[in-house]
Amino acid sequence: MRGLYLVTDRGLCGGKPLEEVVIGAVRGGASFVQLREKDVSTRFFVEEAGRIRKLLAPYKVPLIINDRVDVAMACDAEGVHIGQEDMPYEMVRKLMGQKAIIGLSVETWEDVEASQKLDVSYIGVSPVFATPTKTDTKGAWGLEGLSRIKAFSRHPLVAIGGINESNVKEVVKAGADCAAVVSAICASADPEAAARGINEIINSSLKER
Ligand code: TZP
Ligand code: MG
Repeated sequence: MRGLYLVTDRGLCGGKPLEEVVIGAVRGGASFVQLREKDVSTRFFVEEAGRIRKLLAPYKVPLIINDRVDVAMACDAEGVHIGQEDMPYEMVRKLMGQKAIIGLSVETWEDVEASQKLDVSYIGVSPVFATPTKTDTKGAWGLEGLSRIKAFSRHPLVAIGGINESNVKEVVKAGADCAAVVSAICASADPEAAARGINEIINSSLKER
C-alpha cells in the first residue's frame, strides 16, 4: 500500500456526481478508492458500489468499502475498511478471503498494539490532524504520533485526517506509506488537478525517505 488513497464523501462533492470525482482522482493518480457512505440505503449503496467497481476496473484501482462487509462482498469489491466498532478483523477475513484488502483504523495506542497480532493489509492512522470532515474521533495523532507508530508497527500506514497539498510532504516524511484524503479532493472544483498535485508530492516524498 503506497500512494494516494481517495475516501469519498458525497456531501462534500457539491454539485459534482460522485463518479466524476472518483474518475478525476484516479486520472490524477489515486491508487486506492474507498467508498464511504453514511446516509444511503443498502440498495443504493450496493448499486453505487457496483457502478464504481466497473468504473475502476480498467484503471486496476482497488475498490475498498467503508464499514460494510456485506456490501463489499455483494459487489465483489477488493477490500473493506473497518473501524474499532465494526465487525472484528478475524470475521471479516473469514468472510472476504485471504486476497482481500482489509484496513483497520487505529485511534489509540492500544489499538496500534492490538493490530500487530492481526494480518490486516494496513492500519489507518486516524486522524493525523483534527478535521471538520469527521468529528467523532479521539484526538489527533499529529506527526509525532505517526512517527511513533511507524517505528513500532509491522503494517503499512495509511494516514488520514486534515491532509492536503500543504502538509502531505511532512505526513509522508513522518512515516505514512499512503495518504488518504477526503475534502482536499472531493470539495475541490477540479478533483483531478487536486489529486495530481497531492500524488506528485507523495511520490517525491516517498523517494526521498
Ligand atoms: N477518518 C478519520 S479522519 C476522516 C476519516 C474518514 C476524514 C478525513 O477527511 P479530510 O477532509 O481529508 O480531513
Ligand atoms: Mg467505520
